[in-house]
Amino acid sequence: MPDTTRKPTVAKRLGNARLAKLPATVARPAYDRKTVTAGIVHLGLGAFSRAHLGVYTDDVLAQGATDWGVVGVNLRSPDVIDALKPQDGLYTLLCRDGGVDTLRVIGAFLDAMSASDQLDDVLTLMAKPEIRIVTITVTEKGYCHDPATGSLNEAHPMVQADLANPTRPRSLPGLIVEALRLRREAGVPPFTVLSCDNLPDNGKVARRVVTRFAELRDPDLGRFIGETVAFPSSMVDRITPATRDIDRAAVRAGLGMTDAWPVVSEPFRQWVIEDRFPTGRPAWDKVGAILTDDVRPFETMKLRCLNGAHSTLAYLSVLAGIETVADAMADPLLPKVIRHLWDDDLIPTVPPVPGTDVAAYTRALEARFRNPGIRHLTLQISSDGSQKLGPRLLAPAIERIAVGKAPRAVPLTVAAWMAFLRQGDDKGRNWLVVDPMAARLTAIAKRHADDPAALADALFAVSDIFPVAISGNAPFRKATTQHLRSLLARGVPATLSAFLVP
Ligand code: CS2
Repeated sequence: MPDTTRKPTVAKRLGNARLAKLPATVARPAYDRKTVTAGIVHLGLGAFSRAHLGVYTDDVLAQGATDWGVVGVNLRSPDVIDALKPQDGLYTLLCRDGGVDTLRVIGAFLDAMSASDQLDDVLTLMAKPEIRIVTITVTEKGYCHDPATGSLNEAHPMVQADLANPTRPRSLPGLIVEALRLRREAGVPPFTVLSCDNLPDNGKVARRVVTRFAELRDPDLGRFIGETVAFPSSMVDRITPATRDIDRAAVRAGLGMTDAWPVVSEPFRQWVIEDRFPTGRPAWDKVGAILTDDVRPFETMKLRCLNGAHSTLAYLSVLAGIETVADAMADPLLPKVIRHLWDDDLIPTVPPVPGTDVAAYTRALEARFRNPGIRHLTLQISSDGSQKLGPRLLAPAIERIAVGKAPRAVPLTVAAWMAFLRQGDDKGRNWLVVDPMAARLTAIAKRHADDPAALADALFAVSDIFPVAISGNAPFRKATTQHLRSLLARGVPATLSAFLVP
């Protein structure tokens, strides 16, 4: 008879009470979490912030600071909240360097909250004087801005909804403005708003959308925010693929207990922050971050060279059926294409970066992209192209055009993105376009699926994405249309071979 009284063994869950039971090989908070209070509210509790802000801040806390703990807030999805709450905010960073894994439990996030389910609690917390910084990773689209101009998209449905009901905000600008209003009303100085998203001048974009939203709500509040709130810019650099169940299993084996949502990352990390914090900041500079007056050169380098190459690899790879960035780097042609992208189109547009050789940065990127421990899905990176193409690739292309040079590889990426919008190929493979403009873009792609010239024309006419400096440039259009024709008729390898012929 089988023994039916025995319950299946369920691995115990990570949490404060079990920190002491972790194996010696697993790093853990080197401080007493009970003594730490919150000084930061972080909006956008994705993997990226947990592999980045969480780690730097954990290091600061380990150096003895006690008033800079972080409370993570998600604007929409409650999943990560449900995972972290029972773990007292603890999670594991699984750092993968080729075949070598290291595990570290991070303690910097003291709590996790959902703005949609607990709006009152979130606003009360954001209005407290001890919260002196609000950090943000909500991805490009979370700013509700027009990617071509960087201004608030006033017609955005969430902006409209928040203007109609400003004390119950759902958008990023709406939430920050309501929290700042509550602080003003209570005589509490404003917090500093620190954007960590992949946007050029991300502090300026944050400032523009927040002050404009406030102005539309109440001109006096708009003026107050414009005059008193600091919005420093920052550049963050760490490759963090989405967590898979197989990663959860590896973490469970390493910890001897369950972590419902660990984070996977590469070893490399960089954070460059504009040093403008009127109400103080953690000593991030003591734990490896660069605090500076001017983030822009670092950000231009990273956004164009890393993210621009990522997007290029992503669209060409999805079309070619290549699943990960590491697999793309094992392709005989794709690494040569991104070398052209860097050397011909991007590096010449990057200003001098203090202490950094930009060409060496791109060589290091090749190695980072090849990291076999990081399974970064090309489909994941393909998302939100309408928001990403501009800052990553069209801006440098415009700069090249302005000095009389024809961009060489950027038209190929744009063509690959256009072909990608068809959501499938003639071999019966299909994929999904994830993008705030997906409905409009895929409808265009469907209408002109078999006519590359008409498809390119219709997409170049989307002025939210393509500024006139691109859409009105005949050589750029011609090169893009030729690549698109080739991609649709001959496929990726033949197109890349033709591209690589000197
Ligand atoms: C990627 C970024 O998904 C993407 O668009 O290019 O998430 C990239 O991995 C990070 O910016 C690296 O810091």
